[in-house]
Amino acid sequence: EHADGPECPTWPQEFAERYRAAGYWRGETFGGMLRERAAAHPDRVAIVDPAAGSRWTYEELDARADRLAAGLMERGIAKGDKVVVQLPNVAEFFEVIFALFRIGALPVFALPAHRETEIGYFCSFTEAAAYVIPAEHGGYDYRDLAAKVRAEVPKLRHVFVAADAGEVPEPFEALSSVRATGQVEVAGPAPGDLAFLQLSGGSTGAPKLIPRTHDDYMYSLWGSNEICGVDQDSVYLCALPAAHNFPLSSPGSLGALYAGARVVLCPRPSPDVAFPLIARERVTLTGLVPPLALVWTEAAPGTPHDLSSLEVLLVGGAKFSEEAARRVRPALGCTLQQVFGMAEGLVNYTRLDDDEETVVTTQGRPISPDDEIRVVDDDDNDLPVGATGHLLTRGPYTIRGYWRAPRHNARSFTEDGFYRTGDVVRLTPTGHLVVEGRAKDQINRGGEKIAAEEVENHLLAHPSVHDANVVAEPDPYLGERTRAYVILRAGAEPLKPVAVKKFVRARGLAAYKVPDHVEFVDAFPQTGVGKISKKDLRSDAARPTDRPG
Ligand code: J2J
Repeated sequence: EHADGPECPTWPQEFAERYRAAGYWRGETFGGMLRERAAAHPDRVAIVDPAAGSRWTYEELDARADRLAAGLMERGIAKGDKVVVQLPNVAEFFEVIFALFRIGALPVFALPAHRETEIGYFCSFTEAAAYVIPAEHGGYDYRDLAAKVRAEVPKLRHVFVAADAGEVPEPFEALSSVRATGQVEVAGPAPGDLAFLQLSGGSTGAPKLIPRTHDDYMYSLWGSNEICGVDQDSVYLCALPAAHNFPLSSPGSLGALYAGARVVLCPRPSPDVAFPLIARERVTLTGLVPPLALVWTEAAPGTPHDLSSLEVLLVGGAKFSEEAARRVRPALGCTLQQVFGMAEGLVNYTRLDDDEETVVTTQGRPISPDDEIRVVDDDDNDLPVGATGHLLTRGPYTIRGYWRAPRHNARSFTEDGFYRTGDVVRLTPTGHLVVEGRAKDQINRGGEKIAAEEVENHLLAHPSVHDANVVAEPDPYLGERTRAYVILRAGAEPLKPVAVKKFVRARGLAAYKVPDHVEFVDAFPQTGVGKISKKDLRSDAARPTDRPG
């Protein structure tokens, strides 16, 4: 569907014209971009997958995308179709998404941690034509997951498995058998068309889908490349899950491919796996969430591996403390760039030439001169520079609405198209943003976002649970963990916290959403007007005591 179809709101024409005239929207598509890079430097290495021992050149990635696109089309995958892609950090991730980009089919980016609840929802809500999985990853069999999803979502026509044919049970199909020999000519998408659906961190019961166009996302890539110093000699280590917006685009794997650089896929982000890869591949930049950045800075000083090629470490996804930020350069010998971004669009970076104080105390400033930033009070009144308030934003790569969510859009966007980020920030006189807190009902567990309402709904499904509230609790390592406050039904058998956690896990959702702590209470604190006060629950959760659950 075209971005201005009925599926979601898009930029008004005057804005689109302005963004094009300013040169932000260059009229490129992902399929075309890869074709150009392959023509310009066919023999340069694009993707290194150390676990598989493969090194794909630009020419090879391009040819593979063509063959897979042809095979997918033979199986009826067409322009506008949605395909849920749940692949870990393997080379096939790029083969699959570029094949879909070329067709104009839309990847829906799931994370490896998602389970049947989330995947079932993505498949049914998007009416997905296909679902792509690994056979096995992290000790988990995705073929079992796909069997459950298939049973739940009969409209799902294909499950493709990135594995050898022998490992792929009927009725699933091995990607290796889908690749066609020939190349088909496709009337691919236009630059203004949707390229994919990305997941929102979310604060509602069901995660919202984020529609990104080729034009707008491509701008966030080359804009990021300029700010992070990415050029064709860069080597980007993809340490976080490849499908997440941060490692995908800030500047991420896709930024690196845009620059004609090399992407090295890290199967796990721990120092024992990442450090030898950095040394071997001469990695120049990577991106981490704060808890991993802490682990890396602790492990680096004693490591036998040569990390001297590392020039830039991007840290974002959650607030990076000033103390931890100060330790990055001494420990890793590289420049820290804080990045405060969101899959909905806006991305802020500290700049490579910012002074040390700015780098360690702020979360950066926007990519684009045309990123509009407003800091407002509860009634949408603009606040003076330096005051703390709600961050609203609008710009050339920030969406104007979620996909098929008109009612939610009315709340999440102002009438004139500003996105309500749900973040509470302060602007410095230099135009840098400092993240001070959050107004959205979300837990940020070390960069993994959890919508309180989603978990509460799962808790409420327990027959003994009368009511439940989930809030963030401070954690020295993750920044935040989840604490569930639960009221049992009158007369219900007493429950142990572990039984509640088990129940939530058994409902088939990502493990990071299972509450870290469960506490039983008789009542919830109330506000003056008799609403449940999450604010009071949050301060209760922050009490430094010996806590149950
Ligand atoms: C505090 N909070 C932050 C930061 C994100 C680059 C980097 C991160 C994301 C991302 C991304 C933060 N300090 N440095 O997409 O391209 C919180 C905010 C924000 C939400 C977005 C990218 N960096 N956050 O994390 O869509 O609350 O994107 O609104 O997952 O993460 O989450 P997400």
